[in-house]
Amino acid sequence: MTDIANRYKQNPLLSPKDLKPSNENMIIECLLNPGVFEFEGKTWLLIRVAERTIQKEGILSVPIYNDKGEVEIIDFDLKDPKLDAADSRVINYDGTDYLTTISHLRLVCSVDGINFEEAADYPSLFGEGEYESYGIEDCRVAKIDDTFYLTYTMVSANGVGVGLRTTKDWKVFKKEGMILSPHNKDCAIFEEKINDKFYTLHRPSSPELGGNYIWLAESFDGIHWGNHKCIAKTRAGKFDSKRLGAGAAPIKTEKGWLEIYHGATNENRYCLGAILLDLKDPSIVLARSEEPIMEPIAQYEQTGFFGNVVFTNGHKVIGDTVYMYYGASDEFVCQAQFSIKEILSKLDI
Ligand code: MAN
Repeated sequence: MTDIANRYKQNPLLSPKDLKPSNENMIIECLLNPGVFEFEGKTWLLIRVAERTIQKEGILSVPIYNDKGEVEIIDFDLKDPKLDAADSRVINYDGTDYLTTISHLRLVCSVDGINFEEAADYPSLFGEGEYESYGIEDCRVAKIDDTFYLTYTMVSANGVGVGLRTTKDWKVFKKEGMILSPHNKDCAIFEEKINDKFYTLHRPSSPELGGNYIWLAESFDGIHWGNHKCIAKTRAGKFDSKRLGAGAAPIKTEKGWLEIYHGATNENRYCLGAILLDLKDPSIVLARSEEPIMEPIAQYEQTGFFGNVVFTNGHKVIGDTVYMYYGASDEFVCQAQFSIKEILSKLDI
């Protein structure tokens, strides 16, 4: 066992029943994968809330946003041979994929980092327009100077890409559109410029040749990205054999940029690993964990909407401690702590 996460004893912090659905026709199926930031002296989570419509006997209903931003329901007969509903997250009908849930992003805040309440004065973020008609997911929040950069997964029938919105006050948002085109997700911007340039980690997928690897890119303005380099690939026989992707913004340590990332196997078992990048040139990988630093071993990580998943894209760091917030079995928001020194010692550098 290589798991070094110190889980909060009263996990989960938040379950679907703890928040109100966005409207009376929807039920909350899952809370997952929050972005995390500090603002006005509090800890805030930008939670992915996945909702679905109330299901009828013999019918599978999926929600999408129409052109006007309203939720529209599509019904499929469960006996229809053209329907493939084997995965709880995504179904296929006659060659087209649909998500079973639609996600928006909800703000909650806390003075102690444990007890969160909905922030009534602050808006939720919903999918808007043709590239977000299946919703928005898994938002990373990076603060650079006085601006928060929100990088999130845009989902639609056009594909899965990375969207960017920025804000200074969490009330007014500037939409920068899709910054990395399909198929791409897991975009984590570094919270500091290096050699006067912005850097980001991201995860394009190349199904024919290549795979689901972590890449690095540079930018002069934090919006337009280039000089892409592949820095971490899947490894046969390990916890990250099928796909891997960045978590939250890399943590600056004296040894290098420390990134906690997720890795999954062909069986969709999601663990967390760590990777260390050179401080001056983050395309240089100094070390990478051979074994996971966290595995889905708690009951709430093994059983839920999609079991055997620990997935993170948000944390806060105080001294040596990473307070990591994460999605467990794609249904609950949980917290675990890591010692940075302990992670680095596992990296054998
Ligand atoms: C994908 C993402 C995550 C999700 C995992 C596990 O990588 O869509 O949101 O948590 O799968 O299902």
